[in-house]
Amino acid sequence: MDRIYFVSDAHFVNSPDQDRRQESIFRNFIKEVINRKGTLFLVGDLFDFWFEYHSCIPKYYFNTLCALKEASENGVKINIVYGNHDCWHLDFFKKFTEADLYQDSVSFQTGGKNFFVTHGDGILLSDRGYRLLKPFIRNKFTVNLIRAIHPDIANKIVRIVSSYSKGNPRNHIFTEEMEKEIERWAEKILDKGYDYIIIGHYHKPFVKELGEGKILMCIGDWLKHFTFGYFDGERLSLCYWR
Ligand SMILES: [Mn+2]
Repeated sequence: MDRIYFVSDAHFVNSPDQDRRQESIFRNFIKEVINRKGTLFLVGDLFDFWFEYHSCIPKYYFNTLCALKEASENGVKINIVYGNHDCWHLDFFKKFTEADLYQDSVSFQTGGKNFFVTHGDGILLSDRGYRLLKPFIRNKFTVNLIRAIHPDIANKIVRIVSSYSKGNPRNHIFTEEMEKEIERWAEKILDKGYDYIIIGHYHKPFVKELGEGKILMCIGDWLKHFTFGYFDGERLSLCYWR
């Protein structure tokens, strides 16, 4: 694992409204990962809603899925860390892209550094309600109930809920206090011996050095910032896609 790319929060939508430009920028990024023989970590919420059925796949994600398959066929190892919007997998995505899936977080060591990678949802104090709900929304029984709904109808409901949540200004605020809370959470993890913590979810790219060589990185998003984390084998950087 020499060159590692970390990307999250493209929130692609399963709808004809999907921004084709955003999708094609992402595909160019994937081409770069292929050309540079990188390893790819999708750190959650690549899709605004990923919910697998037994016999159908979401049509408007097809281009992105094919780009990821092409990457995999060209030797790119794909790793997926679940986000809060795309945590409902069966075996399709996994098999199609030969990805490794991680439900909450993944940790590994490379280039003499210990990495801890997670989407970053449920960290804040104000996420208490969500933390309680999380086991329920990922629960097999709930998921099977949702799966009984026709995919077109489920998708429509999700589109409505999602546009309501996007329209809520509270969901777009990222305060200094929130950043401090995340830092306190990160310090506890770094104390366990990790060097680098990589998160997404907050849609705000930032890097914090929390002690000698210890880094907390929020990799931003692919809606507004088009940023990603990049490890060249020695150093971790936050990069802006040209
Ligand atoms: Mn998220």
